Amino acid sequence: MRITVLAGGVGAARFLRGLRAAVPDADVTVIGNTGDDFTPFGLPVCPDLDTVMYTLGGGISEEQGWGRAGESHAVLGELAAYGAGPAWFGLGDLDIATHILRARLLAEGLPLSAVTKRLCERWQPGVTLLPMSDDPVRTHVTVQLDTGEQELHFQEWWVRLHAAVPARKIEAVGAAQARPAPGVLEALADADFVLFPPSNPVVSIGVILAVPGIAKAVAAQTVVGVSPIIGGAPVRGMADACLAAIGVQTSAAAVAAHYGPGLLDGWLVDEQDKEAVDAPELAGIEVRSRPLYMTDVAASAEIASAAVDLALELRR
Ligand code: FO1
Repeated sequence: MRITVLAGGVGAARFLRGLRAAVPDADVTVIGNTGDDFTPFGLPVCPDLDTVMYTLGGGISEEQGWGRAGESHAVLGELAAYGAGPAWFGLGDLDIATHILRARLLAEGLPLSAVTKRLCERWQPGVTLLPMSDDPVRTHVTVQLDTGEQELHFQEWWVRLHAAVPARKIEAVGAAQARPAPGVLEALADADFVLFPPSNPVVSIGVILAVPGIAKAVAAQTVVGVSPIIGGAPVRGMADACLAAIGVQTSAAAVAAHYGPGLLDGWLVDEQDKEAVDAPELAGIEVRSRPLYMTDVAASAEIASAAVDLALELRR
């Protein structure tokens, strides 16, 4: 069975850990969002790719959901002693090694897809991890500050401002000119089906779909998604702040309606949201309700298994 998954960070990584447990023999390709990529101190950090790689490779900090287990912050402390920031972006020493190597390989001329493959040789995530594009795409968020309107890098809004300042606009800068990374369109065309994990519909899945060619390739497939919204609130992160910026309500049904029946064939919602099963605005999308909290790997595996079963049932 060949499965292709579009992935953001923590929610996707935990779902993928469940998917690997649920269907260990499946050939899984993960297309990761790179709109969150950030370059503090000149170091190329790819938060979503790294979160998937560390989680599946057994190196993730389980408490944070991102970054390395057993981390220390000596380098950041030394940089702060020089008055060099950003101090608000918690780069750990172990994690920095990944970014130093990524910087070297990129400087040698390797594209991000080849660099990611090289990094995964160490972590053996058990999936093929591809960046959505080798071309730079950066998610920018426009906010109104006391100093006037400002366009911020996504991480500055998300981590420094905790997404507490309302976003007026969220834009994937460079997406329109970006090409899908090698293997991305093939993985979508050759898959038995495509899954959307419970990732942010705007800044994770939405940014991947903004790369020309990807949405069309996804729409041609059977697609089953898992709602990142339970009971009117994001399970993790601040997806509500992102949905508000594009005028979509924070509900499991509204997110499915936002993707629409042209993209989604099946949608899993939590039992708290079972009214979505018969929602008229979701005509053309097969909606099923079940427990969706990924409390541990076993619970994630059950959710992943339900997504796989629904996709097999709906396969065109
Ligand atoms: N998230 C935070 O909330 N605070 C941080 O200091 C932080 C640092 C960080 C460093 C490396 C990395 O790969 C991820 C990091 N994240 C941090 C997570 C990340 O900013 C976001 O959660 C994702 O970009 C959203 O998917």
